[in-house]
Amino acid sequence: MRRVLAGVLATSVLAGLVTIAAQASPRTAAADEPVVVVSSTFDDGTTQGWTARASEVVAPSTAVAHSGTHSLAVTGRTAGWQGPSLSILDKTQKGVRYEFSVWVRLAAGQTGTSAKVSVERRTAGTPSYDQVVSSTAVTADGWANLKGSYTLAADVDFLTAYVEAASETASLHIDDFSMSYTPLPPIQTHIPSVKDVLADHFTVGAAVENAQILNNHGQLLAKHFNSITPGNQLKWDATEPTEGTFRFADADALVNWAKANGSAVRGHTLVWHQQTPAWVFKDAAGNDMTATPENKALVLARLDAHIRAVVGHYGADIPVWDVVNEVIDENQADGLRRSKWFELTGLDYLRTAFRVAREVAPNAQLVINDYNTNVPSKRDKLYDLVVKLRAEGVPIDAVGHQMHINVQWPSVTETEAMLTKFAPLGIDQQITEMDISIYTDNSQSYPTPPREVLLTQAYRYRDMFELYKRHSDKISSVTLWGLADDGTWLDSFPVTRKDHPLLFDTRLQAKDAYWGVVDPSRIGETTTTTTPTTTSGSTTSTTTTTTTSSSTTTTSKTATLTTTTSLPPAPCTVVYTVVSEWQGGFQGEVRVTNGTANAISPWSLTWSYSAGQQITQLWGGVHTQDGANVTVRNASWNGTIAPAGTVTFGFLGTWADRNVKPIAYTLNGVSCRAMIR
Ligand code: 9MR
Repeated sequence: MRRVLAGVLATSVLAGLVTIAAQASPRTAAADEPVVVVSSTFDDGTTQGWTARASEVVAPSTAVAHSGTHSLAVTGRTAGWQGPSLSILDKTQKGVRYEFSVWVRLAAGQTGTSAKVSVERRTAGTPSYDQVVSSTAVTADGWANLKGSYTLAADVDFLTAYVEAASETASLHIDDFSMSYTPLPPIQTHIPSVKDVLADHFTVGAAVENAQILNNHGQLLAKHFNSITPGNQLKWDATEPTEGTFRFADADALVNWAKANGSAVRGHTLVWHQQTPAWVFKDAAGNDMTATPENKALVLARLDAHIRAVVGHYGADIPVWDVVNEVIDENQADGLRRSKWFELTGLDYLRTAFRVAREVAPNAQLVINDYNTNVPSKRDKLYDLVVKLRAEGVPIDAVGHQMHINVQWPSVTETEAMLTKFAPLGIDQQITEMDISIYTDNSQSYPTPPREVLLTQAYRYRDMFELYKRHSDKISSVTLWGLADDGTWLDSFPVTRKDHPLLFDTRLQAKDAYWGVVDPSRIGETTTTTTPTTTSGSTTSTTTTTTTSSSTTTTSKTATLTTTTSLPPAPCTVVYTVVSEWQGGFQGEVRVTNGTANAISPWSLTWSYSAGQQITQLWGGVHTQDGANVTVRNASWNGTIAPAGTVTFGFLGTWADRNVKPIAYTLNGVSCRAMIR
């Protein structure tokens, strides 16, 4: 069997097994320089290795060309899945993310349809199909560019990329196909491990897909996390796609990785209203079930069998299960989501799920998991359900708070109320799916994430983890929904745009958000620039992060990286924080960042208060105040702000009516960017 293996070259180790083009190896190319693995222009008048998937005909054509003289024409199609196909087995390495681009145009006279790009992979003869570019409109009037990315995560003995069209008969042309990858820089090995920093409080996890246990991603995962949650591999559609046929290969690979790396596994999830195959809710005659006693008995029997098989397969290897997911709907008077499960069984699906899970895995921790549990109305309905079921003896051991939040919402206070609400029950709580979107509404889309937003995100991570730590007597684990910003569900939810919600950037380097969790005094030391790239048909970005510190690994940008920022660089940035406030008084903190390439020494920062505040005491600098105007000069020991460096000073002040934050600052007479928090 020819196999593609992770991160290794076709050398003596694999002699006779696989040939990988030398230029395809991440080991031979510099980080951040794109490497083209395949380029098909057809201008030499050949098919350049492209073949038909079935009986359709592929041939070089001069009728139209996206560039040069030729394209590849595809005629005689009789099924939607037919189209031009190229073997990429020898070009592809497991765990490497490839960017695909191809231009598609219908043949003259054909009616518009849609086309997509997929990969067919086979392991021991069993085929799987992965979508690389989703359905995109194509016409005979012009060329459409289909772009997307793909990471192979499994060993395979057959691997092709192909273009198909929704119309079963449309003839089409493709041209200028390319497959490339951009090698990642090494992960930072000298920064503190998140799991070590938080070891006294709780385990720290990440949701992962199979590609993320390989190569640099696998190294990052092992370094920082001591728990993983399979993002999709344990859901019903993955484990039992047809009745009684169980598929555990993908989840097994993740569980085996966890065992080998001393990591825990959270099982996610046994019962959900999404990603449940249609057969589960069909009766014996193949009709959609309606609420009858027979159907209720059948669906509960299926639930029982499913949980027995899945939980039984893993036994002690998965010691915690999200038994049920997202069952609350706060807009219902009874608080219960009107899912098919509820419609057919009422509360009995919950009772059955927990009872059977406990029976099969008596030592496992059984969790009820939901999102927006900070929202009081939802929180209270979840609480009521947990109380009711536990009073009946239903074995619910823990409440899972997903914590999909954003840079502005929710408040720490509301989040704290979420935790304290469940405290009287003495029940364990887990943060199960945390991420912090950089967006606060659906209309926003940043070509690059503004530095201010990333800093705000870092302070949010700091504040939320401080909260979790304060309540760590109630919290056994905190899991992030993803490993790094190159893989997040938020890129396509609630709209398609690049999001950056996690601790590591798209190049797997530590963000300010990471420092927010690990050492908040270092927030702001990371400078981030971004290179626009494309993924899944939409423009996204690759983020370059540089941490300036003698005690951490410094990753420098390569000369070839084009950097753009959505905001012009500011000569200085000021973050003014009200640390705490009481009637008539407050404690403040100001952090100044030098955004220039030169050291600033000495320094003097000014601002004006608009509401009569008066500084009474200041540390980390020397202050004077003349009416509303404040000037803070450096202390003797912090007179130099290095390029990209920061200084912080704190103070106590008084206020009368309102404690309004200043909005404008100058550093040595130059205006700074104000970041309001
Ligand atoms: O991360 C998962 C994503 O890859 C799937 O497409 C999606 C399907 O609904 O589910 C995502 O995970 C969800 C989790 O299972 C439950 N809470 C919300 C998560 C984000 O949608």
